[in-house]
Amino acid sequence: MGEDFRGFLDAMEETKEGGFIRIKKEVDTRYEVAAIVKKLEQARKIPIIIFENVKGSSMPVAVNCNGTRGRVARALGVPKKDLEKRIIHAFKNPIPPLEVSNSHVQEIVLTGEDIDLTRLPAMTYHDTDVAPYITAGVVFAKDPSTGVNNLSYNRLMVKEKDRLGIFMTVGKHLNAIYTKMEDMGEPMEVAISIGNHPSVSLGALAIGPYDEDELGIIGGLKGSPLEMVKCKTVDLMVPAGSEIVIEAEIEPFTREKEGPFSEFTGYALAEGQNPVVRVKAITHRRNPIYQDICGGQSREHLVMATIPMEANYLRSVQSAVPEVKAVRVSAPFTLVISLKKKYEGQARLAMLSAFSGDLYLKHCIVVDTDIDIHNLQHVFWAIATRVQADRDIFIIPRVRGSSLDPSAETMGVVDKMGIDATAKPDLDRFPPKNRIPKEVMERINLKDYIEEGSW
Ligand SMILES: Cc1cc2nc3c(=O)[nH]c(=O)nc-3n(C[C@H](O)[C@H](O)[C@H](O)COP(=O)(O)O)c2cc1C
Ligand SMILES: [Mn+2]
Repeated sequence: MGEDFRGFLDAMEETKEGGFIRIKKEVDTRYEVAAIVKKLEQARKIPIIIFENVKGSSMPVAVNCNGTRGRVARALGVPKKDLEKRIIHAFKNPIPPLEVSNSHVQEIVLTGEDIDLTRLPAMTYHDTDVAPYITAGVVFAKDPSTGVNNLSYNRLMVKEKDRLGIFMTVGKHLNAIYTKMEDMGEPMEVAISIGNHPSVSLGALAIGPYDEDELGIIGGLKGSPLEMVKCKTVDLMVPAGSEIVIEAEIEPFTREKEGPFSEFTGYALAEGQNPVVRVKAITHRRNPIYQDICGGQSREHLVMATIPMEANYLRSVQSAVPEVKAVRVSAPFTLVISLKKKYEGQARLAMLSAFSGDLYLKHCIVVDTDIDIHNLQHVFWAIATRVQADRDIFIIPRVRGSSLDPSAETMGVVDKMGIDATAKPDLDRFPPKNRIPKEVMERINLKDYIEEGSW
């Protein structure tokens, strides 16, 4: 649907499916946009919102572009139920990008004194945020030895006209590239793309091996090559369909205060000494639309984080244990696995492959396939009735995990816990579940016993 961000928005506005709202009244980037998104969420509405009149900026702002699974699936042209399948298909069938010689995103090129990040409508969401942040920037970088591209979302703190703070999780790929560049004593070039088609967003969030090129995954998601254009001041390419691109370098060894910022865990975290992004150019379309992803626990952030995680867990767990039927990320750092158990020890095997699939995973639970993993009450019932802690829980202490876990004593070092909540030794030999005979359930009609309308 619509090759680029603009085409996607146009198509969504036409169908209005899932909601598409334009707000003309002036809004402040400080808290007001966040408040409107939050109030709509409280009313269970996740429409795409275009804020046409944003205080202090000439750019309209688009929010919730990836706000629901249905919307993301629609952008890729697949039914919602096939989204995971499509991502796994793209992992297996990458399509390399295609270079084009010019693009809308370079209609305006700003360098030197003309660079001014404060003209972007970067948002302050919560009273715990230290500064305005750019949240919807996809950071492009390249491994210095292989040239393989890496894409990721990283929060970007607006510090000055030409300087940003960046938060790069230890253990993730962008940080690994930066560490390699620091070992060489050289800056890491980056290009930050704002205003991205959902296929680019999903590809950027793909979790997998270090040398897996996320550009190919984007092509696989789209079913056609991603069109890319060369940057003006750095040796990188960016999607031709972007709205705004920030070309920059991250210096080695420089650290400055960054954060706190309200994170998806529900806490303002990870204030620390972090690297600094020095901007060399800003390029954009004429009349660009600025994309924003509401910070904190907004639906959009959670949906964006969860879709790729589940696809990746399914890929890594099923490759070791094909009897795994489904997975569900049900809270930050928490995974529930549905397993058709065939042999002893299989649940632990599945959990070990899940833990090796992503550093963020902290708590993993395996249940039998009679449990609905989308229903946490059901999952807790399995834990309550099928688990003996001494037998079924294992803990791997002090492993690298997310730096955003507020309970860790040393930032980023966490205890990983697995819970085998499958019936032992298996469901067939476990006590039968309560059941009224089927014949009786079918025969009994409440109307025959209780006057209608009296209950
Ligand atoms: C809206 C959003 C914001 C994110 N912000 C950050 C961030 O500030 N730092 C970070 O390390 N990861 C952040 N992530 C997660 C990474 O983008 C994600 O783990 C990605 O797959 C990492 O890719 P990489 O391992 O290829 O570098 C964010 C994800 C989303 C959806
Ligand atoms: Mn990567």
